[in-house]
Amino acid sequence: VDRRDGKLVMAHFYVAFISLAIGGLAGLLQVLVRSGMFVLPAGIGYYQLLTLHGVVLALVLTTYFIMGFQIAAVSRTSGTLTSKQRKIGWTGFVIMTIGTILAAVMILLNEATVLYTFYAPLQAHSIFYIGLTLVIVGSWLGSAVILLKYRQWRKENHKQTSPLITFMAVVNSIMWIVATIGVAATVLLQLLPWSLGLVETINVGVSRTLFWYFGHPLVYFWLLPAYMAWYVIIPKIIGAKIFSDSLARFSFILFLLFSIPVGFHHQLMEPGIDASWKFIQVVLTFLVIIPSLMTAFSLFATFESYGRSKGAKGLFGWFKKLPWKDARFVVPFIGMVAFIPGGAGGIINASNQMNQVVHNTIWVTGHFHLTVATAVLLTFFGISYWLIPHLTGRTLTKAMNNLAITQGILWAVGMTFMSGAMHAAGLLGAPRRSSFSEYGGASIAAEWIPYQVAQAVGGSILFLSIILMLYIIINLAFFAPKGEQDFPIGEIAETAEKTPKILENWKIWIGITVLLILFAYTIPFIDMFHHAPPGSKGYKLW
Ligand code: HAS
Repeated sequence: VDRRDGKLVMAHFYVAFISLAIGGLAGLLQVLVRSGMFVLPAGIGYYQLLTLHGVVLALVLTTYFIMGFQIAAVSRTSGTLTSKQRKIGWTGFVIMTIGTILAAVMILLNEATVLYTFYAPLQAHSIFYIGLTLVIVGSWLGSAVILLKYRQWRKENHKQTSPLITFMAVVNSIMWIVATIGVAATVLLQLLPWSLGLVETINVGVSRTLFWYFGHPLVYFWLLPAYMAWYVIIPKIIGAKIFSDSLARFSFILFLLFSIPVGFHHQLMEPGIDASWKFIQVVLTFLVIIPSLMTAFSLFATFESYGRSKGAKGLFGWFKKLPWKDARFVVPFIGMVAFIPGGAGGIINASNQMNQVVHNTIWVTGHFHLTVATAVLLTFFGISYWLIPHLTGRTLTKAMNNLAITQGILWAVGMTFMSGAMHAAGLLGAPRRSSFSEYGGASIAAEWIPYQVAQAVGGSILFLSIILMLYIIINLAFFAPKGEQDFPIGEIAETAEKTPKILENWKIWIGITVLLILFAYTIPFIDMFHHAPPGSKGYKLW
């Protein structure tokens, strides 16, 4: 990656890792509070801390890392950005950062204690919503860089199939733009006028629905960059080839189609949405599981064919042939393994009857700590371990490599305790998003306490792992020996079939995406306006 593009990428990464430090500390304090053995000092509110934790980790860290990584991947495979593209990238970065600072200041002032899901009826200060708007606009510019580079590549390489990872970044950027229209609508048309006092009340159902129209594709916006690494980078690291280019592209297209019209699976327990539309969106949710199953199949195929090419015998002999001493592989691999129970938990969540058992319990928190906070995050860490030295002209030394493996293992141990305890306590009915309470001595609440202590143990181990991660990152950015670190990009296996041209026919895919969204949301929205209950004046959590 060209040095000038590298600087833009690193600027994104600095914000991402500062967020990791702040969010990680907030997370540690939370598990300690929930264990019942710690009280927050200096008048800090539990929900204020929870908002900070969710916003900086789930929204800021992810968005900045993804924007940076996608720019690096496209620059590496489709050519250095033009100066105009780079300018757009920097403008997006600056706008996003101003927005992030505004939102963060409001949270720190306790004027925006609305949790990372920020829908009504909780109300924040208008500056928080202005900050969010800037973050969205900035991220559109970041996405525009990817789309402009892709368009340029297509012009210069007429009728050729684009580089796989560029294609994947394009899918993720289109999905992001379509999804953020929903959150931009609720922020600009509902939350901002309401917080400014221009209107007195807000339609809560519409606000929540627009949020989840965005909120579910948001989780795939996090996941797809991890899949980019699993499909394209991991094969190269282990010395194998990409199992199938068409399969990888098709799975990404399926994510584009089915990520968005499924937001109701977060609202199954909500009134105001007809059961038949919930049913339709649950069916669509089950369709969006398919590309993940295809990914699992493709990964197993890559690992197994590589192992066999190295002489592995028996059903699982290939397992031993994988490069267990290479952090670039091991850290994301732990993420892949975590995604098996994480994904299974998602399927449980999506099943209407089982959702009634787990909804709003801490089971859901356990689910997303396996998916985004392990599968995705460990893959981002694994990427950072080679991408940061690649961009800063340094190398990943043996010592740092071994430390990185320790970091991944610590994460696995900490998360097993924390997320495992969250899943178990959730099944016993422990609510999510609540501070420590004995609930007036209720016997059921007493059963949750040992699990909350286990969460604190796990959370503390995770915090140690974060410190280790930050130490390695600082070393790789500023102190590691100068040298050349490879940016691995896999080649397609000879046995793979030729990629059909239709996979890059955007008119078809964007057209179907829009039709599916209109189908899944038009009538429910008409209903929501038609039968709207009186609007809410809102609540403040401080
Ligand atoms: Fe989810 C709630 C359903 C995936 C994140 N989810 C959440 C929330 C977050 C989140 C943040 O239907 C909470 C939102 C809030 O604050 O309220 N989720 C699903 C389903 C999937 C799913 C069906 N979620 C994710 C991913 C996330 C994420 C990915 C982040 C990145 N989720 C739900 C539902 C709720 C929900 C409901 C609402 C619950 C409620 O009531 O509030 C699917 O996409 C999952 C499919 C995944 C698989 C796994 C495939 C496995 C692979 C790994 C292969 C491993 C290998 C390694 C090859 C089918 C690809 C080799 C291993 C060896 C052992 C050798």
